[in-house]
Amino acid sequence: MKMTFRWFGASSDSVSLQQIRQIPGITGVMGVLDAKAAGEVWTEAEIVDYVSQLHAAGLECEVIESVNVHEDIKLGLPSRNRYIDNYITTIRNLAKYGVKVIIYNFMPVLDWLRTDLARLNPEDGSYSMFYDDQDLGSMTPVDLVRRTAEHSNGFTLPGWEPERLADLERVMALYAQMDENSLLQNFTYFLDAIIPVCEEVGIRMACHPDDPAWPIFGLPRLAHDQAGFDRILAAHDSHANTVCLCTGSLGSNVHNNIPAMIRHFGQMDRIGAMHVRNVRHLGAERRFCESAHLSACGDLDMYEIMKAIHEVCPDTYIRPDHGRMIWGETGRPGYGLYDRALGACYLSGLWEAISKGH
Ligand code: DNO
Repeated sequence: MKMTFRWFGASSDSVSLQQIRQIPGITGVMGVLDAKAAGEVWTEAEIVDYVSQLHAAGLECEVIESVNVHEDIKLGLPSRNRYIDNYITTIRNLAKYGVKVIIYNFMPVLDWLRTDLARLNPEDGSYSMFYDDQDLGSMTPVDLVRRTAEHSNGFTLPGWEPERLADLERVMALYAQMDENSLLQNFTYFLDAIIPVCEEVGIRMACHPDDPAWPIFGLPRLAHDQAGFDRILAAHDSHANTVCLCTGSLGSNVHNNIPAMIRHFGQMDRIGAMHVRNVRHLGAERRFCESAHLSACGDLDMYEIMKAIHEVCPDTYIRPDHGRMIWGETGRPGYGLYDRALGACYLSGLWEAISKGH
């Protein structure tokens, strides 16, 4: 297992590489070029600049996240071929600089989503991200995006880049006629084009789940349960077509059994990377908050999760995911230093105990 940390780049992150380097057990970063719009080529110069900063800090960069898929690809528009060509160029460029896994998602229009980015936890004064389907019901997508932008402390959230969201209503309307089957066809077209290139250059694509793990705003979504990921993996059968198994995203849905899913996809050798965090269900089915990483703080059994990873994909890449805001920290929601650092140490502790047979 390689324990890593997400880093958005020197001009875009409240956390420095030196701070990351000082977290015990972290050997690398899951990187992102935060300024790139979906569909743009990530140039060699930009990649070298980013990766060399990590290497200078003594950190590896074998995993890259959020190489976002242009909406025209998901919609299956004729212009998709140009964006697929760009995507392929990015894959080739990343492979040249040591990247082994690319985490992406195929969620129409919206990436991950919460109804509140900083809800006070009255028991200890910390702040967590929170979701309630009933609150969502009273909002339009435009309301939600505006609210998200206003509450993100001046940081761009992954998937919420202003340029993607400027024409939100127009793009939402294009999906009106689309169902899951046609989305899967467009997904297959994309995979058929890129996976052979990944096989050639030694990269694995890892699809991030829908977050929350169910369809929202009537948009088709494919990646929120075991059956959905089975379909995605079967769409182009290859070692390079894998899952980014995000325990918190999938765990938002009370019907997903996370250790069982890890065993299922791990035994197929189809887990490209893991995001590991906990989530607390709040009474109703589609109401949850993000908790501290410990099993005792949420509804996921983190020991069982780490044990499943140890059994079926012990060499995978892991990162602690979204933390709470604690100790007065301000930063990009979910991506402060303190709570994620605590999470990394806790997960490393579980790993040591499991490795020693306890
Ligand atoms: C949320 C992240 C996601 C993930 C992308 C990958 O915080 O886990 O933004 O990186 O969905 O494309």
